[in-house]
Amino acid sequence: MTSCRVAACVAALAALSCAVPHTILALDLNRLYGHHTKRSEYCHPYEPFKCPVDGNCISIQYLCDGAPDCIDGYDEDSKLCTAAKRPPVEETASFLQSLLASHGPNYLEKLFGSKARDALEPLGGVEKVAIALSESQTIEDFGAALHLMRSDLEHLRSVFMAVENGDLGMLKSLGIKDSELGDVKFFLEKLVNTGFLD
Ligand SMILES: [Ca+2]
Repeated sequence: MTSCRVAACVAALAALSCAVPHTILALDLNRLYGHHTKRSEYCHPYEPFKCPVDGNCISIQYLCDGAPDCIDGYDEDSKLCTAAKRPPVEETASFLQSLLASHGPNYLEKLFGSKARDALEPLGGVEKVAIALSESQTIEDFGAALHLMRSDLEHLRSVFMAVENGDLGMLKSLGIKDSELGDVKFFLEKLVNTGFLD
């Protein structure tokens, strides 16, 4: 009973109504509606994504598939769908932290420009930059999200383009150590491969 659809449960209960006392039927309906309320609060593992506005639960396969399934289309939100293709925010944040730990709190000025000093504080902190890298579909969106200056954004673009063209000398000239090159290249390529330079 607990796993059947609500409409099927109601039909099954209606069929039982001539055979069971009304008090038992009422109890069963209460359990049914209790179960229904719980469904809208917690999604089943096979429909784990909860639409924020209507509370509907949908399958992962329906996320970012090009057709709206939440009433407000949140399952097709461009930030959500961009973030789904990017490394997780925590992974990006710890990657940025590791560069700061290795090179000092002003190191990321070499990538993101003059506002990226003091461990990214003027940009809102490491986590905010990591979220912007995750959610921004393009480098222009990233610049807008963090209010980067045009010259800083163009510098960042040139770093990405160098990596895309296989020019690791650019990264070395920014002081990236040989032991870090692989990780930095992987990270930048992941962004490029998910449309950051489009
Ligand atoms: Ca969808």
